[in-house]
Amino acid sequence: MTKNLNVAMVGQGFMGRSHSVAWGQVNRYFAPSRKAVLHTVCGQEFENPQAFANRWDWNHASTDWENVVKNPEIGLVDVVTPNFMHAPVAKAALAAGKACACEKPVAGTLAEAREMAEAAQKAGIDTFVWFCYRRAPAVALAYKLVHDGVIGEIRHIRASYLQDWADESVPFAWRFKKELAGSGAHGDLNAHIVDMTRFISGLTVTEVSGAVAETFVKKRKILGPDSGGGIQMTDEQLRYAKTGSESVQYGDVTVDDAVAFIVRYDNGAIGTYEAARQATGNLNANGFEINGTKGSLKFNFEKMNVLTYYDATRPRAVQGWTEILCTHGGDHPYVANYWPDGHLIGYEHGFISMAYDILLQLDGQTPTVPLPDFEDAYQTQRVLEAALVAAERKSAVSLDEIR
Ligand code: SOE
Repeated sequence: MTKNLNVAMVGQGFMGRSHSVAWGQVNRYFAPSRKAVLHTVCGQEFENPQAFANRWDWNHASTDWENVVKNPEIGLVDVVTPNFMHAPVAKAALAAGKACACEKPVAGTLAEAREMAEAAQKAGIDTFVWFCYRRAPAVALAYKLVHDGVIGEIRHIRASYLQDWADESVPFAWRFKKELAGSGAHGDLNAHIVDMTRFISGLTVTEVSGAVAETFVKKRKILGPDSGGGIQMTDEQLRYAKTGSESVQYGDVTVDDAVAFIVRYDNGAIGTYEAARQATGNLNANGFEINGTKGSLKFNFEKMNVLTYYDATRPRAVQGWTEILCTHGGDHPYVANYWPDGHLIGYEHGFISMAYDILLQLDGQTPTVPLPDFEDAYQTQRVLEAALVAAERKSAVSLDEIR
């Protein structure tokens, strides 16, 4: 007998759309014992939550998130607001006894991330953070290969998440303001690759050094009351951005456009991380290379169905990089629930697969691939914070001092 899980989503925008697809499709592709119900979507007046609800099949719309999270019908609160609202909404949900799923980065600041982890621990309630790239079958295969010892002892990890949407024509948005976002490309993109590489390798970052942060575009046009999602501009915003009058107001950008840093791991390995929003030609190049004593793995989300593997245990004469198309239903997670071998899956499937694992865990079952909770995301946030401190100090920072 399938039991309903009434979801209240707080926030709209790009992640509101991807999460609406996840909750709306999960019970079509998978058969968990819980059925996700798109109960209520909360937004701000100017975002017109009722129009969003009509378009994305939410049963109700509200501008009063504080009341909605207390609604006894709600079983899970899903936070997709700009970063500065993650902590207030998540803590209210936990205080109301609701399970809580939150977009990444878990918070704009380390202090808020720590508060959320402590609140979750105190409440003893399930929490989740939408580091959805763990569920790309290729990434899940990398996790399995590393944990099965196939590539041996890890010596190097190099990860980068490069995009190129944030050129001078992009108007001011919450993502460019420290008080609203916490950081720029760093919290938005390095958060993903720090989570993904921690998840795959099982290693712990012990020190950050050689960190640099840079803001290339220091002022951006303010187009109106809605600072918007930044990367999903309305046609009117785009039109204005291209032809706006010189009298337009400009806002100071107070976050990074790019952050790079070096780490040491607890097994003695070293790693490099790089996030950038103006890496021309890189549209959503989220990737890693992990070098071990018996082999290596490479991944680039722009070819998200492929994991590239180098087996150093083969005779040297026939060693080489193998491109594995991770669509074999019997071997790769989730794909059997979507399409036959070779039919490929996309960005939205990571969210649908994550919604499935959340429903499994809420029903006391083991998720297909481990799910990050607020505590796990807090550990990722510690690495992000250490990088910002290292960039500020221009020196190495031990994670011991970042709590
Ligand atoms: C913008 O950089 C963004 O939407 C990220 O916030 C998402 O987490 C990523 O999946 C796609 O790009």
